[in-house]
Amino acid sequence: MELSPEQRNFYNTFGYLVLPGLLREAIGWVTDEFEAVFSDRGVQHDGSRRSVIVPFIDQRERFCTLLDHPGVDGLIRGLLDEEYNYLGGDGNFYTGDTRWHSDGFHTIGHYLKVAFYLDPVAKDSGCLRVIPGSHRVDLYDKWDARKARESENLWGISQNQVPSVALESQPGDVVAFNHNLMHAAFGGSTRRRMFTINCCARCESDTEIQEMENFIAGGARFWIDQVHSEVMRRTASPQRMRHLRQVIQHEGHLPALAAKARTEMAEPARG
Ligand SMILES: O=C(O)CCC(=O)C(=O)O
Repeated sequence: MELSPEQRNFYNTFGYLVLPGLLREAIGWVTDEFEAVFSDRGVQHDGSRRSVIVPFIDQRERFCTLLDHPGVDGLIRGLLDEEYNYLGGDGNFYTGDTRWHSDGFHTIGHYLKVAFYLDPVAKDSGCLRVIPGSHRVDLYDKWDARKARESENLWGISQNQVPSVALESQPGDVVAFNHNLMHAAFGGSTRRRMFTINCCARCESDTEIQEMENFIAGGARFWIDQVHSEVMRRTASPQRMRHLRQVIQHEGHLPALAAKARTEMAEPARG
């Protein structure tokens, strides 16, 4: 699968891209794998708070092959370039609203999230909402849209009234967005199934490496000692390995950070 120049332009301008039906033919086994990861772990989601597993597709051999899927790989290559890095991802049973936020803010490097919603979701039933253009580094301190969490104080409106685009989706649709983009979700059920794949462009400079090492350090809160699972690495084809190698070379600081997190936190983070 190749993205068109127009799709790439859209993503660069607005910070997100939706590919309807990209996984339509695979959605049956993908959904089965999603459920199996949670049941393998013995997680009973009771709906009172978010349940999360990190890394996610890494937990089962067949699920790992999603990274090799021509549609998923083509999407990521199209937005980041051939030599992207795979940085893990999370699998979730979400409960309730997700308030406005971005996934950090990178002024160095290019960080992409690919999101898969496994149930039909609409504007007021938990689909992803985004503020187009809010990923732009040049607008960071010039446009108050990034302060959407303070909507009551700033604009006298609740968070779910902040002007945005609702990316309504059906199972099999795929949503990709820049980590810098402001996003949220409102009105979802207490068992909203969603998982993600995080990637970044291959690092070329020392500052890009440092940025990626900082991102990897963030994994400590999930009590993980390495970014990918053993099964993800052991079953990798040479093609998949191209997306793992640079991360493997730069995760040496993670075990000590995870050990520290285990002494400081009652349980792994839930987001
Ligand atoms: O679907 C949601 O509730 C929000 C997802 C999200 O914030 C994320 O994956 O970063």
